[in-house]
Amino acid sequence: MLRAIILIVVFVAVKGDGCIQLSFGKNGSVCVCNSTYCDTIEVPQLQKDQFLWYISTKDGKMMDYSINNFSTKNESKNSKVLTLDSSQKYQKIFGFGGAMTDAAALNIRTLSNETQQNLLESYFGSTGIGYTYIRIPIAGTDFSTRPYSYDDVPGDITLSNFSLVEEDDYKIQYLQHIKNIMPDPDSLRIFTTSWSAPSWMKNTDNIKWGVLKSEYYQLYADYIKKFFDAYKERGIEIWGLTPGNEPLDGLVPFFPFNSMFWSPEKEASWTVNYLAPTLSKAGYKDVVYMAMDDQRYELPWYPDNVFKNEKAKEIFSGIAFHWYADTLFPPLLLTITHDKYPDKFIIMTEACTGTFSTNPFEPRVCLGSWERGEQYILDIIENLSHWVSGWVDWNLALNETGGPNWVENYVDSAIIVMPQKDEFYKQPMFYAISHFSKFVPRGSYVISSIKEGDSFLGKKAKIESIAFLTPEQKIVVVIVNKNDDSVALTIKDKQNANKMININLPPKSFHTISYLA
Ligand SMILES: *[C@@H]1O[C@H](CO)[C@@H](O)[C@H](O)[C@H]1NC(C)=O
Ligand SMILES: *[C@@H]1O[C@H](CO)[C@@H](O)[C@H](O)[C@H]1NC(C)=O
Ligand SMILES: *[C@@H]1O[C@H](CO)[C@@H](O)[C@H](O)[C@H]1NC(C)=O
Ligand SMILES: *[C@@H]1O[C@H](CO)[C@@H](O)[C@H](O)[C@H]1NC(C)=O
Ligand SMILES: *[C@@H]1O[C@H](CO)[C@@H](O)[C@H](O)[C@H]1NC(C)=O
Ligand SMILES: *[C@@H]1O[C@H](CO)[C@@H](O)[C@H](O)[C@H]1NC(C)=O
Ligand SMILES: *[C@@H]1O[C@H](CO)[C@@H](O)[C@H](O)[C@H]1NC(C)=O
Ligand SMILES: CC(=O)N[C@H]1CO[C@H](CO)[C@@H](O)[C@@H]1O
Repeated sequence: MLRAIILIVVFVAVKGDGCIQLSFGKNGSVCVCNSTYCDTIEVPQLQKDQFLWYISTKDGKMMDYSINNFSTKNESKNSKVLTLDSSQKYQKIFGFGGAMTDAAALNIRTLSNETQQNLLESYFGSTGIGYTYIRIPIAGTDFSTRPYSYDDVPGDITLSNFSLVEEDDYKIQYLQHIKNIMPDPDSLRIFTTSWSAPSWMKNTDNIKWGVLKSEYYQLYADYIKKFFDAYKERGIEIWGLTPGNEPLDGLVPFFPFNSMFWSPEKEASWTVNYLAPTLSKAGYKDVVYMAMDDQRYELPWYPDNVFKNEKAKEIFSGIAFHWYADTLFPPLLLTITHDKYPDKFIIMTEACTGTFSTNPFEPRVCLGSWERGEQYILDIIENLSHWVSGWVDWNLALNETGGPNWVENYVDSAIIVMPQKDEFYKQPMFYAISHFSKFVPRGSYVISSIKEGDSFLGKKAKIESIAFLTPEQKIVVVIVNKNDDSVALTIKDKQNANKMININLPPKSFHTISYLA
């Protein structure tokens, strides 16, 4: 009897846990997780003469995989051809992640303990999608239930009233749990940024806009140091930071939520003269500084002006940017920036769909939206094709309204919580990211992949792809088929003539293929 039970358990474990699909009609579908069940991604051992093929489709397959043989002859005569060349390496990949905002933590908290654990496991655990980055705001953002800073006592120039808030307790509890479940906890990189100084330190006396008063340059650096201390005391080490979130927002009079203006010159000089020395003196010597943390269209202007300051050019090792309002501005800006500053890494630090400004006529949360998943996967492909090293999603979890958000700036999220049912929904956006995050570990390189065939080319390209070489010498190819028809594709490997792949990509589908180089 005992043996029979063990056999059943082993059988289930080997099979992996599939998606419990919930369809939202023509929009797409989600996978439902609860306290006792959540789909996982299985990664079987790769054999030399086989490739693994993971598929997600609009009609509801999520990360289904198969083990396949390479083709020996040219079978599909009219297929598009993708030729990989791992001798041509581009940038190193750092990883993928999301933001533990107040809203994310509060939403996770609405679920039972077991369901919470399944949610965190989905992102960070060994059966999850391999996240290694977490963005933590310093105090409030719009995705908080109220405007606040860590010291809202006007004129408290000794910061004696500085304190974390209740939301930090939840965030820290989850961060600790995440460290416990990650396959390699040392790979976790937590980075942080402040949306605004306390209102009373600003010329406007307002959390929403304005600049830091120069007499508080040192005090505000001390405030940020206190945040580092408070998290460190609770066992959380911060890997990196940006001096401020979307610094240009603060220039807009009556901007709708927490922001503070930094011109690039001031961001540079404040970091060089106040922030970096203060953190360094307090023992935070290896903190990674990233400049800008604002929209792509500010490239390369913003970093140009930060790096005019020679000292800042030394201190900042990366450039952070966000995904919004980019349709008008080409990714070429990323390449220009890379070419000017080849030793600075470039990382995308905030993305989401469903913003009012980009789609006023669509719902903020659109459950099951395949189209939004497609936006994510295309974005990641495009950005990683232009020297970007990492991609970090916005809120790890939101509720069905797309909040909480104290100014009702609701948006969509890869995971939506459904507390009434003690469930959460993993959306196509979640799987879009996982096609990379699960298979492209830190230290992988983007490699050359040459496309031949009409539907690859130009703005109307219906197939997009990118390829990587991992530290374990695996080739990983991520492909998206945007067509309503299936497409035959041949993948050739310049270094391995015998490793030819002939596959048929179903309509509206995401793919990851991996094999030993
Ligand atoms: C599909 O999305 C649209 C908005 O894009 C929404 O109005 C509609 O209710 C959604 N359908 C389902 C079945 O969820
Ligand atoms: C969780 O979902 C699974 C799969 O749909 C179902 O079998 C199980 O009963 C659910 N558990 C709870 C507690 O609802
Ligand atoms: C791959 O090749 C092996 C040995 O030739 C064969 O047994 C197996 O069925 C093939 N697998 C597939 C998916 O075609
Ligand atoms: C397969 O054959 C077609 C037609 O002969 C050719 O255009 C295509 O490049 C070939 N593909 C491969 C992978 O050799
Ligand atoms: C809930 O989870 C926390 C850690 O996440 C754990 O310490 C606690 O024991 C759990 N409580 C129950 C009732 O399982
Ligand atoms: C601020 O701190 C001072 C001294 O520690 C204390 O007396 C005061 O009550 C605090 N003010 C607030 C508003 O918490
Ligand atoms: C989401 O959170 C906001 C803010 O707390 C709340 O107003 C809204 O009702 C919530 N939505 C759902 C579906 O619970
Ligand atoms: C952050 C960023 O620049 N994201 C861009 C990456 O590529 C997509 C296009 O696929 C743009 O829309 C994003 O804005």
